[in-house]
Amino acid sequence: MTAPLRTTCPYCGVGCGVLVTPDGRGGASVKGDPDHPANFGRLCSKGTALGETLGLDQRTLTPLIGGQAGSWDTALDLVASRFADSIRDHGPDSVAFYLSGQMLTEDYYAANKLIKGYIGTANVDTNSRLCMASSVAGHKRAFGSDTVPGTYEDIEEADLVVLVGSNLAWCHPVLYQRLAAAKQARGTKVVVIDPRRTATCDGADLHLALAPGSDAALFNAVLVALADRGAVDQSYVAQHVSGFDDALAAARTSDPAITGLAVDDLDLFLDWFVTTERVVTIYSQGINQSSSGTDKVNAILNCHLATGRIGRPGMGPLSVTGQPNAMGGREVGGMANTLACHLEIENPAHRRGVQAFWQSPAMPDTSGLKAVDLFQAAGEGRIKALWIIHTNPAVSMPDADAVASAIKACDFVVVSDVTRTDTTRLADVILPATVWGEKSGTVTNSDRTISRQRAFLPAPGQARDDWRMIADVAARMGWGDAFDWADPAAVFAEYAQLSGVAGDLGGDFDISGLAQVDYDTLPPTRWPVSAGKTGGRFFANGGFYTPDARAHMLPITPRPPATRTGARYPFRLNTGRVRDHWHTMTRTALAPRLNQHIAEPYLEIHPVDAADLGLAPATLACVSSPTGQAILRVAITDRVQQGQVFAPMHWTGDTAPTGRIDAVVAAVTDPVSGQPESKATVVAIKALNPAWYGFAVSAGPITPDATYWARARHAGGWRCELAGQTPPADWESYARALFNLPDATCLSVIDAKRGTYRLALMAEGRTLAALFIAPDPVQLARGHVADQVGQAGAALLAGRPGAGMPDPGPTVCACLNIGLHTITAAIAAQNLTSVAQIGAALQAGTNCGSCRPELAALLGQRLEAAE
Ligand SMILES: Nc1nc2c(c(=O)[nH]1)N[C@H]1C(S)=C(S)[C@@H](COP(=O)(O)OP(=O)(O)OC[C@H]3O[C@@H](n4cnc5c(=O)[nH]c(N)nc54)[C@H](O)[C@@H]3O)O[C@H]1N2
Ligand SMILES: Nc1nc2c(c(=O)[nH]1)N[C@H]1C(S)=C(S)[C@@H](COP(=O)(O)OP(=O)(O)OC[C@H]3O[C@@H](n4cnc5c(=O)[nH]c(N)nc54)[C@H](O)[C@@H]3O)O[C@H]1N2
Ligand code: SF4
Ligand SMILES: [Mo]
Repeated sequence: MTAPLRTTCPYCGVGCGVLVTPDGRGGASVKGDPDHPANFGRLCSKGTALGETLGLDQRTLTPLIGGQAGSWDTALDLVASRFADSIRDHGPDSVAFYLSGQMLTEDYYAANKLIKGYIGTANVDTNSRLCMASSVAGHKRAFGSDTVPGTYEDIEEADLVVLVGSNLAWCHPVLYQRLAAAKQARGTKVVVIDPRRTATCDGADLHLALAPGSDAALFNAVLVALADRGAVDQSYVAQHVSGFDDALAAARTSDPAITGLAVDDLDLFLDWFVTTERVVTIYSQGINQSSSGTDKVNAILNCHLATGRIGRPGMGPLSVTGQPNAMGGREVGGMANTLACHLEIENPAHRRGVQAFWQSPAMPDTSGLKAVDLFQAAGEGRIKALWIIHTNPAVSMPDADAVASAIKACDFVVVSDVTRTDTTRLADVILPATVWGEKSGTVTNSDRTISRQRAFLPAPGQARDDWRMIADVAARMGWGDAFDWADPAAVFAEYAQLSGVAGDLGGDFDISGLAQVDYDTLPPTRWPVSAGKTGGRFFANGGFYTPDARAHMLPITPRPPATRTGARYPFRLNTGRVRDHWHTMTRTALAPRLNQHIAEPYLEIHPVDAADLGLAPATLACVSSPTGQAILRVAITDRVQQGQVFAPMHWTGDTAPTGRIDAVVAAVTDPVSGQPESKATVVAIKALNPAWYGFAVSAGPITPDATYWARARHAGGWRCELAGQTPPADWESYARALFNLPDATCLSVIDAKRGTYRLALMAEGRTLAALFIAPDPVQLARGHVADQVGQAGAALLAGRPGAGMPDPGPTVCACLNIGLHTITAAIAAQNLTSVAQIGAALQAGTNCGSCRPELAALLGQRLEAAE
């Protein structure tokens, strides 16, 4: 047997190493790499299921021009000539690229070089604007550069870990597991700061459910407490920090009461923060995706600077990156206001340095359009040619309907993707890209570790690497020599060399030590890597990248979210992620087991609000804002506070057309970073009250004609939720059309008085598909019913397993397919009191461990019930 190949997980910014063993038939088995410093062998549920996402049936494998298959030459000629025409007729600022923190560094470098150095515009932004822009801006204001000072080991060496606006258990599961293990080993205190009670809170010592957007007021209170209780590191501040007095004065004028926190909870937190030297503050989208996101970041950084708790073992601020190469994209200068290697567009010396290295004909001297403005400009005809690579803005941008219209309105739009998406459907040209497993390059994770992604499958059909497409277009625009790389290794070598120029200009990002490295065998390496500095942490002894080498503390005046709730829009909509899905689901939805945890878009709403609105459990609600609306399943829970609701961001035109939550999210942005406030839109909510609810299962895909639908893969087929405002004349005809089975035998169980219909469509004695209709939300053992597709007989019409066969309920443990009811039954019957005991009894939680926080929550509920 050949040795497994080492590569890196393509999902989150933890950047786990994976060992892949191809099966020779286009598939592969996947394991955690025990030697990778991000995960030491661990993987979460998404990483574990990577092997299930490798099939080709959903892939785009040829270039498409106006929807018709075409050759690469035709497609590339067209792209190059349309961009060239626009530049000639309307200037370089009439074209734009919109990129992604999931591109490999080499892809990103090529795109950035083409648009900034050759086309000569800074109209290039990335989905990192929706993700990390506030952290970048906050870092730059405080440190003079976008430097992440610490490392993952700090999490394990800390005595207090503060998680702010981070659902680490679901979004960075392997880091969460490292934290959980450290907590067990050394009793690390964990505080979660989040308006919502998430899975991350389940193992925490304290949860501060603060008012949305009030983080800056909280960290101002921390700064005041640090100052008043003698925890300021006077010598660090004197030597390395400026702005302390102003920052403290501003903090003293801000009122901690606006956090809405109970005084006791606040005091406990302040006490812990003041008295614990080894504090790591991990923050993510609850901080960044805010109209005051940059100020929130600086309010956090102020506290670490005032105490000198930065860059030493077990302490420091740690902005966890979302995407696998969010960090690499920042390094490579993918955004509209940056240049390659952490250099600045608006700094003449930086521009000269990069242009001289590239020997390029052009270089913009001002920042370009940021994401929200970029799509607005496209909609208004100011951007005439747009290339979107590796991202799905028609789903993920705020005010997504307007973004979709802008893409449609733009004269010429190219989209590079691996599959059909809501965005590719609007494109003039679709370029088929190679996907994870077929491509090679590097990514940088949240702690500056650069890891290789390595190809283990051949490129299928005509799919081509992203960097190669960019170089091909550059060549057709007349710049072949500058883009004449043989392979990603050559791109990387050039980039590493350029970073040496940046290092000479005094920058933090210098990997010139990797310019000659053996790319094939490059092990995970934390930057910097240069003659002067290798790996490690930043700023323990100052050395900031500001002109006076001091860090800047900033005076922060907290601001509430940009829009106010009122009579018309009384609720605040928070949005985010679920454990087993990745963004717009183009990859995770391919793995049946990742669809079983949460199979449908939903709205978390507090029981009191639900009662006021007449919303019953599992009914449907219509959520609307001034920008748009969505229909979501109602999940009544006190995990959210009154007046607040939460919805996940993942569903699309392909999986649940009315569940696209970004149609509702307002496009308001932070004035410094330009990052949208994706977590605080004001909305109205009302019951949808459909005439009928349905649930369907089928061997083939289901695309209903219904007011609401949401579909998901199930092993061996599909499952789909539906609802409609008017019942069809005849359910049998509806079912036949729905499943495209005009000739199948139909078995039905009908109770017309109660309005329930159960129909199975059969051939040769086997069930091909089934539809369940009721006037209220359909109550069924869904997993069981879906499992029956393809089986002999129509026993599934009973809706539940037969006597003696318990219904496992919705999946909790995705790896071992163990359901909620199975777990709660075992907890009760065997009196289980720990996650380890559940593991011993059922194996649940013993593989990837991503469900352990949920198992802990189930144990907690049982204990509460017993009290
Ligand atoms: N399973 C999964 N993991 C992922 C991803 C995925 O799609 N699926 N995506 C990756 C990406 S790109 C990213 S950026 C990360 C995001 O990772 P996270 O930022 O951890 O995830 P989110 O769910 O977006 O938001 C985190 C939390 O912020 C809270 N929040 C909302 N408003 C506020 C506020 O005003 N203050 C505070 N303190 N908290 C608030 C929300 O309630 C939510 O629980 O996840 C990465 N990992
Ligand atoms: N309401 C709300 N909206 C949000 C957020 C939120 O919390 N709330 N979070 C925001 C954040 S933090 C982020 S990062 C964004 C993410 O949003 P997006 O970037 O739009 O989401 P993805 O689904 O990851 O899109 C990646 C696309 O690249 C394609 N792809 C996969 N591999 C390749 C490849 O190798 N090459 C190419 N060319 N294409 C490939 C996939 O099929 C997919 O269409 O969403 C943002 N939107
Ligand atoms: S935590 Fe999970 S999704 Fe993130 S890199 Fe590791 S295996 Fe991949
Ligand atoms: Mo992100």
